[in-house]
Amino acid sequence: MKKIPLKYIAVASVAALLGISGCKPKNAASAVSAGAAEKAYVAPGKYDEFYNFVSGGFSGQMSVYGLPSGRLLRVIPVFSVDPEKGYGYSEETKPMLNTSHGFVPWDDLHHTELSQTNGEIDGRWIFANGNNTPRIARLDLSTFRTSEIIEIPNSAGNHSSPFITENTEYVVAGTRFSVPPDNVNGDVPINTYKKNFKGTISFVSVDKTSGNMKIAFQLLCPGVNFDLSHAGKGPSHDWFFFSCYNSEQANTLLEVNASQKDKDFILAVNWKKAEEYLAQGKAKKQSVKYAHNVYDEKTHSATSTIETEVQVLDVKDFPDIAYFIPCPKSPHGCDVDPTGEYIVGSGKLAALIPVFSYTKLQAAIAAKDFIGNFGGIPVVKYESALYGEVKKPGLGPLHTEFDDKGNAYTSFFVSSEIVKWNIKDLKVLDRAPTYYSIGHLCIPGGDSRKPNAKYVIAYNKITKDRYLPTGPELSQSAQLFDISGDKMQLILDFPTIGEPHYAQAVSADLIKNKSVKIFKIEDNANPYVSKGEGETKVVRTGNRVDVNMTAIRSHLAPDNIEGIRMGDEVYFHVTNLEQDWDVPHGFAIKGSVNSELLVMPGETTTLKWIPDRVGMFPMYCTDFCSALHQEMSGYVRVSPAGSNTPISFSLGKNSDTTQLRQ
Ligand code: RUQ
Ligand code: CUA
Repeated sequence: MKKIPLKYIAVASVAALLGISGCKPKNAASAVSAGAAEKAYVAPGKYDEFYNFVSGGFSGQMSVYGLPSGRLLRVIPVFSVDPEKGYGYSEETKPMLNTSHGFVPWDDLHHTELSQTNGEIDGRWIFANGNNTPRIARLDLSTFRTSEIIEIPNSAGNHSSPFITENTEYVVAGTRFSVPPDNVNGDVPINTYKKNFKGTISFVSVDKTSGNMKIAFQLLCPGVNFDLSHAGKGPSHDWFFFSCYNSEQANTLLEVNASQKDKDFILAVNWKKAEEYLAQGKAKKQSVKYAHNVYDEKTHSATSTIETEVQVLDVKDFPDIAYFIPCPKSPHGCDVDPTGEYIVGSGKLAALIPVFSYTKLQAAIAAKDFIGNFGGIPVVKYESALYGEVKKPGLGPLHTEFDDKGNAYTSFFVSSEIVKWNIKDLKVLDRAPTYYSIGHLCIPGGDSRKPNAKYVIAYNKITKDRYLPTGPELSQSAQLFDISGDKMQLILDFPTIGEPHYAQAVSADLIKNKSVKIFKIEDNANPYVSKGEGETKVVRTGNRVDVNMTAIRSHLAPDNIEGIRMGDEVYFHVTNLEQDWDVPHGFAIKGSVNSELLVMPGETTTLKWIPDRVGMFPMYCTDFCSALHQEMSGYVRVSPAGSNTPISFSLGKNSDTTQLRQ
């Protein structure tokens, strides 16, 4: 009999393990117990208690839900164009999506991270990572808009991001794919991975007042796949922890080849030490190219700047910056408890949860209790850093969040459940099935020093039979559990936008009162603003035509425009003159290959239009703004190239009823 080579058995078993999408519990439909409906019920006109910010995965957006109702409040465009809001389509927002690769209108947004002060959520900003073309975005929670996007050089697959330190000193970006650094020729054989591929971790500083981001420094690390991370807290404040897999340094068939070793690593980084070396001028300057895009609320416009340098510290040259801790097996989540003492690893292929002790780690480092090194970085002995293991918790642990009573909640993809366990004695306390195949989970403040642990929300990868069928694709599902008692209680399912990965939730009180309602028209510094109808105009400069127009209930000014010719580039700069909350106007013109514009009160937004034929082009407001919204419209006349129809524009000049068409 032929022997089956071992490696093929490994393929089969790993694939089988990961392919199980959770067995369906027999009483799936009856899993919701009595009283659940009241717990999730928020009466019409009443507000939810929490905002829930949910990553959109491959939609590139972030969505905002109210909890406990599960009401969808808003989808915020971040890395992907959004025709609903004109984001990435208006001239003012196009620069937000600029990168060193040019205009990139899509990304894969996995993680949301709220800004913190003293380890507590402060409600100022929320950060998001773009996984595919490595970027970090900062969203302003007074406008619920993307304010800034910074590209990450020397990176490919910005997955271990945008986790933050306790005072939002830094957001980090660990590369999922190791690659040759940007300043060397990457035209090398792929199987020279071990020699030529490097993993970088970027520390992006955040200005305390403006929130502006800057790449402070990058750590050059051996080639592995950085997956997730979390900063230390309290006693471990100066440290950051990164899970990594593929310590095998495989470059093909990773599902097998990167699953060989019994243990991969968590990388512990002393970022304070790295700061010291940086201050001493020990970092190497490296030339790179990355975009830094900033949206200005005064001009209502974004600018994109290409930056050309980063400071790099090669960790193998600075032995006290970084240490590897062995972690079983292909770790994914890397979570730090509210006290900052316990670091929880989650091996996707492990049947236990290792919990590391910060105190023991420090003692092991001081005693040089190392079992060798990996790529020049000391490897601490597993047992020396280990606090203990949660035995037989479930299959395929992914992520852990914490409550304020010393308990942890871990998601299990393979066994489709949330498991609650006690951090001190590592005993399992409760388990609740999820429908199905949970990825991330979220407790309000659950990765901060002050969890507000009323609920845990599961973000599931597979929905199957939970909702009415909608063809081959079903929306992913979130599930809300009440965790105020000893046992988790499922109270609600709600569909999500895109594929949710991480999400965070915060008490609505921290955000709702500072929400911007309008932009003051007198503060509008857009170069094309019209602060009243008297300022509107149509100006030709060569073949460029600028239309400075206004929108107010219920007309556009001007609404009759003539003298546009074939070959012109027309820019409609629409200022919304309203100074009243929730009265946007929209703008669209027939045949435009752009999306509409959606202009907020006091704001100016620009649509570029290149007419493609001679004729009459209606334009109109796209947002139902008043009883006479349908009347909010006008015409643009396009004449042939070289025509001598003069530029003219008007509002309120009606046609001569006695004049007949020739
Ligand atoms: S991931 S489901 Cu954060 Cu991209 Cu774990
Ligand atoms: Cu303005 Cu409809």
